[in-house]
Amino acid sequence: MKFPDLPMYAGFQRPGRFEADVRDIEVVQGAIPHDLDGAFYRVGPDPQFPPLLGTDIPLNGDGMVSMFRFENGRAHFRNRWVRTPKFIAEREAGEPLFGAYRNPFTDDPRVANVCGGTANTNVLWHGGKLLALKEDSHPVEIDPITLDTIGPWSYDGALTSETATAHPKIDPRTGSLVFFGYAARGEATNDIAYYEADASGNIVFEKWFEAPYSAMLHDFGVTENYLIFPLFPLVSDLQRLKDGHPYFEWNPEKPMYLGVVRRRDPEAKINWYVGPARFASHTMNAFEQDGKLHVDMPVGDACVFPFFPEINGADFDPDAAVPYVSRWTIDLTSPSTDFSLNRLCDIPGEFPRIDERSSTLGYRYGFVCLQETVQDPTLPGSFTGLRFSKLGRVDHRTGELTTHYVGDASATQEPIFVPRPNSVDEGDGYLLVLVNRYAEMRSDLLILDAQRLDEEPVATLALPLRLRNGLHSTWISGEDLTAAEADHSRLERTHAHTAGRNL
Ligand code: V55
Ligand code: FE
Repeated sequence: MKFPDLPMYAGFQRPGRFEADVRDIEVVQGAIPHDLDGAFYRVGPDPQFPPLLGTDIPLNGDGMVSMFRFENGRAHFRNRWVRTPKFIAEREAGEPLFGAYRNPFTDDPRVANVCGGTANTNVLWHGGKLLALKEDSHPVEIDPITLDTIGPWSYDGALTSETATAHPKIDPRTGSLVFFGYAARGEATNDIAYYEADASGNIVFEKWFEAPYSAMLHDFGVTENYLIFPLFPLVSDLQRLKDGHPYFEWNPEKPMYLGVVRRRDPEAKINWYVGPARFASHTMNAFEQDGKLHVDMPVGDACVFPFFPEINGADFDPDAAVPYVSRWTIDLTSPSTDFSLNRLCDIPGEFPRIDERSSTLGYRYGFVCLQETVQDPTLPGSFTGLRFSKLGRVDHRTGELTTHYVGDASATQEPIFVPRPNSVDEGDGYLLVLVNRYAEMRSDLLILDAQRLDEEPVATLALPLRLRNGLHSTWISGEDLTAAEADHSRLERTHAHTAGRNL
């Protein structure tokens, strides 16, 4: 057992590979507010085994879920891998069996019929289930108390797409879930399947569309009445996959599209608005106003992933890939297929989040990790060479940007907004954020007051361990957790999934 000597497995990004519980995390500054009751869950890639092919891309590690349970002014930590079918097959073999990212032609024949999903991208609490998500496969249900894996979840068979996005949206008016799968009929197909599930988690609407080309569709926009699918030319092709190319390749000669669909309309068609190639990963929010649709995303001129190269062999351009929070606007009253793009923030940033009570609606605040030039060349940067050194709160009403610097030799991971209990005002609550402390090779969890972001944290929790960069996160209220705790059927379902094996 040894990981290759590659930067992606070195330093702070050295695989964590531990499952641990820390009761009562040390609070080294401030105090945990007593009204913070619930749990913060985040997931990220953390490979169980060294790469079968000697190298890999950072998006391909096995999903590792971290949980921070806040209760009575204390916080407890738990870390567990998701027992995906891939994880179980490799653990039982004692060696890696899956090859390149999403490339079944490179897998060991022993796993020819095993799902390769890693459940490493997002966690979602909806319909009484905690789901770990990866956009190339079905969700995997995990136990919100123990973090044990309950098993793949296909909505009782109603999820007919082979895939489901890692960035579904909850409509706060109804509690329903809006989501989609791309490459929905298999690798590199251009089918998009759109679903809505009611607040109890039953799929109640399904409609299929075709994209103008097969490409990554990582996130989307949802408004009260519309969906917006932002399609960028990070293309995929089955023959090229068979020939050993990376799953995605950047083709800036193709246009980008915004595909607009009326929600919950059985007759809905998809209308594609067209523009020059741009790239974005994540949606801050989307909303409709006066016959227009607005979608806010950090947008760059080129693909941000160096490991999905330019299709004609051009070098990766880190400057062109720098993303800025921007707004796409579509005028539904105009026959034109154009859209406009306007920058909303002058500092680069990624990992946008909001007070999700305003999701799909007109909103005021966006929270985002801000990126700045790395002053110290010994510190790791991101793909663009920039460091996530600050959190920012963009006030869309005033245009004001409030920032919080997380310290030297430090970087933020994605924040999450937790509403203050019984509050109604958008943005009234806490911002939780994991901070990488590079000098100590350790992680802190900061609790910030979202309305006083520039002040010192409400509390700093010092973890005795290192949590390598993760991706996305969710919050479960204390009330929902108490109900989950009382439901003992989850333990039986976990046992059924693992068949009593000690995995
Ligand atoms: C992304 C992340 C993924 C993936 C595809 O951030 C796109 C974008 C962690 O996995 O598989
Ligand atoms: Fe994402």
